[in-house]
Amino acid sequence: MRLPFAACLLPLLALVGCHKSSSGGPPVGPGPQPQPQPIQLGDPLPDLTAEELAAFERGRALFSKRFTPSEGLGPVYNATSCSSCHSKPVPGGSSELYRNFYVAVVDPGFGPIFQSNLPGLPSPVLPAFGTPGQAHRLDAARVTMQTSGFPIVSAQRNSIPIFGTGLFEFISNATILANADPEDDDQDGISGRTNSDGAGMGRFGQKAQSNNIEFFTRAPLMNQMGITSDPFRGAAGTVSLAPGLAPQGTGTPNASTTDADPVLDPEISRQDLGDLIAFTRFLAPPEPREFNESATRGSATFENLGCAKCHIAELQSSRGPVRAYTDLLIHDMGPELADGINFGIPQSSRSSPDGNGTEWRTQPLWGVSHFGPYLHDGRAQTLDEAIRMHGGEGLTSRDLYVALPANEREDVLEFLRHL
Ligand code: HEC
Ligand code: HEC
Ligand SMILES: [Ca+2]
Ligand SMILES: [Ca+2]
Ligand SMILES: [Ca+2]
Repeated sequence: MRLPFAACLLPLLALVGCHKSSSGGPPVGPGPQPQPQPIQLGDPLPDLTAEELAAFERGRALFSKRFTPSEGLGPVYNATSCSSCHSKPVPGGSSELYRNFYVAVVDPGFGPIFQSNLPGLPSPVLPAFGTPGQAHRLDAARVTMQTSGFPIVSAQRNSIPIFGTGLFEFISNATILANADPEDDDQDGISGRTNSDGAGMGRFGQKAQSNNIEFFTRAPLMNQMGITSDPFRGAAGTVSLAPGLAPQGTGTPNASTTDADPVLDPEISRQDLGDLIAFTRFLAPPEPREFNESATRGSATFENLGCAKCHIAELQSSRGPVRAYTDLLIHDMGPELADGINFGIPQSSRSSPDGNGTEWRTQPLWGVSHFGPYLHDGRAQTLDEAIRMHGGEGLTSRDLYVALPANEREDVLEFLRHL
């Protein structure tokens, strides 16, 4: 752990002041002063109070804890811990393709709002239907649905890292909206719009379908692990969802989750839930590396190619600048990447009226080189492939990238490797 004193020197604190108790105080007198240590993946934000830091550390253990059936795991589940999926290179990270899970909805074909979750499931996330293996779960769902005669639309999801993700809560709606252009009024071919979970503007999830970290902690607890919970809304929580709102695709409503196993609900205590939320909320973002010449050139090229129209380097937050290279908006990324599944309630727009079956949140690029495979289902093994697979609103910039001489493409990749 870093010295509180050193943490207080970090520039991030300029806006919020330092909450650390001053009892230790900076060392006085001659001798070397402690240097701020570089933040490693998995470290907490440097500006936490002692109480927040303690909750974060307890939450770290819970994030990797393997739940057992007697503690409420299941009855159906995809994984036994958060870090089963968020593991690479350390807890909080991404995972390989074998951890992909399925999302699926019943789609009668009358438009996105008529899509519904599979019978008996609280969200489009498909758990393993009680079988230890995951291979046959989608088939099992199809068999279940054969009687209804309605087609099932399904897609895969590959884990995304959550380092720094909690900072998105501290970015105001106005800041996000300032970059939205739902009707593409400036006619640059890019029409980013906001998503919403029905009670708050979205920031989290691959379609920006979720408004807050408490929600995106309780949802995977339920949908991936079968762990029921009560809403937290405590010291660490900023949840303000109206009760009972459960738009399709948002996982769990802001109400108690319950299930049919023999373990009494809620299956996680209020204290443990708060600690888990603290871990998810307070993980520090990846630290960029100092640019070499190639990365510096690549940074300019990234801008010239139009990548930064969506991957906006920095958004302001009440905790200081957030350099995540995203606009937190959803974009039509073309038919190849489309999954046909609607999540949340997107900002209305004439140019993309049909839900967000073709849309994705601009994936943050901080630390990106640590977190392959890439794109929402992990179909791209390399950064170069991920860029080449951009379609739709990203096509113009993708084509410009492909047309570059090899050494200039390499500069862009080198830039990405430094974020
Ligand atoms: C089966 C694999 C799996 C498990 C288990 C899992 N996650 Fe995730 N996680 C994902 C995937 C895939 C996404 C992206 C999903 C989406 O966009 O809708 C994600 C997204 C997230 C996000 C949003 C990140 C962002 O950039 O918006 C948070 C926060 C998160 N997970 C926290 C957790 C917590 C906390 C747990 C344990 C309670 C957990 N996850 C368990 C696979 C998993
Ligand atoms: C129209 C908006 C837009 C533009 C322009 C754009 N991107 Fe993206 N980018 C996205 C979205 C949305 C995703 C996520 C797509 C998905 O998951 O299927 C993404 C994903 C990525 C990824 C993969 C990240 C990961 O972790 O999976 C990389 C790398 C990337 N973009 C780099 C670039 C570069 C380099 C350029 C310029 C040549 C560029 N992008 C232009 C919107 C855009
Ligand atoms: Ca359970
Ligand atoms: Ca535009
Ligand atoms: Ca139960």
